[in-house]
Parts: sequence; C-alpha cells; structure tokens
Amino acid sequence: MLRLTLKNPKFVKTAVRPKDYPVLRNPSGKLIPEIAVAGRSNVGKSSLLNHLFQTKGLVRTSSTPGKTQMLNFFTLDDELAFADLPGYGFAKVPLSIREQWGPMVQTYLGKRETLKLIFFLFDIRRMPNEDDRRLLEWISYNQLAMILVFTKIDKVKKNQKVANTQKILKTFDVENLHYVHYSVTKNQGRNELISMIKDALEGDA
Ligand SMILES: Nc1nc2c(ncn2[C@@H]2O[C@H](COP(=O)(O)OP(=O)(O)OP(=O)(O)O)[C@@H](O)[C@H]2O)c(=O)[nH]1
Ligand SMILES: [Mg+2]
Repeated sequence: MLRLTLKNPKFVKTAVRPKDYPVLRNPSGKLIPEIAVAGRSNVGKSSLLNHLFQTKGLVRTSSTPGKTQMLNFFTLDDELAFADLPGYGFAKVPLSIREQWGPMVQTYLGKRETLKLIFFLFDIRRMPNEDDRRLLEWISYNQLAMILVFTKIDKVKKNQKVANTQKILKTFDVENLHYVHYSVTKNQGRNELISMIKDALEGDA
C-alpha cells in the first residue's frame, strides 16, 4: 500500500545524462517510484510541484518561459520521487539548450526504470501543437501511464473550461485518458490529483 503522506519534500539534484540521475531508495532499500512533470514552457510544471508539495520556493518558477532547463529531481518522504522536466517550445531559450531538450527528455523517458507516471500539462487556453504531439508519441512509445493536467483554469470562465477541455481531449487519440483541472492560484485540483496518483501507483509501490 502506497503511504503517500506528501511530507518532507526535498530537492535531490539536477541532472542531464542518465549516469547523473539519482538512485533513490526508501528506508528499506527499495527503489522508489517516480512521477515526471512534462509540458510546454510556462505551462506551470514547477508551480504545480510547489503546490503539490505545499512549498513556496523549493521548485524554481518564473514568469519568463524557459526557467527549467535540466531535469530536477525531488523526493517526498523518501517514498515518492518527482522529476520536473524542462519545457519546450519557447523560441527565446538559447539554441544550445533547445537542441539538448529532445535527447535529454527522450532518453529520460526511455531509460528511467523507476518512472511510473507522467503528468502531462496543458494550459487550458491553448490547443496541443506539434511539440505536444511529439512528446505524446514518446510517452505512448514507452507505454507510460499518464495524467493530463489542465492548468491555469482560473484564467477561463466555466463554459470556456468545459469547451476547451473537450476540444483538447478530442485531439488525443488515446484510450482511458485520465485528466484533472488545476489552478495553483485558486487552490484547485490538488486533492483530486493526489487520489489519482494513489490509483495510478497502487500495486506498484
Ligand atoms: N494564473 C495562474 N498562473 C499560474 C498557474 N500556475 C503557474 N502559473 C504561472 O505561470 C508562470 C510559469 O510557471 P512555471 O511553473 O515556472 O512554468 P513551467 O512550466 O515550469 O515553465 P518552464 O520551466 O519554463 O518550462 C508563472 O508566472 C506562474 O506563476 C495557475 O494555476 N494559475
Ligand atoms: Mg519549470
């Protein structure tokens, strides 16, 4: 049974290549399951982790897209790990960093054996684009479990939220899509996401 107390969030390290990924074990020595947070630049990945952890500055956020440029690893209570992934699709990020993104994320998704679940974040106001579809292909190729998180729902009216959700979901040709609406500023979606994590990882921990 997964404990998931969501306490004691810790930053572990930053890495790019697999040899630098941390080996994370629980107190009894078992490798702990990991959740990766993925999506376009500025969609709210790092903010979502801070909100989930109930921390302010543990995960670095910014109003300027392109804040997170490498893989950042965190743990909760030494029972669950998180990887905050760099976003994509932001032209102002230096070319050298943008070129590194594809291999870094593709390698991570393919090689991280403890990776059990992806949070794939979408700004409720934007339609999926080619970059999003490419990432979705990598996720499907690696047969990883996924939860779609619609972010910044405080920015839209209720009817727009419903309409945009349907539009975005239609662009995915994936069965059994799990999704949740999230707002960091309005404090919405956290409990639902936590129970979805439990459902997804049950039997795995
Ligand atoms: N209104 C609103 N703003 C949000 C929400 N979540 C994040 N933001 C804002 O969106 C901006 C980007 O947030 P980040 O968490 O840094 O986004 P990111 O996806 O980690 O971005 P990269 O690291 O560049 O890939 C910041 O200005 C946040 O304050 C939300 O739920 N509502
Ligand atoms: Mg970030």
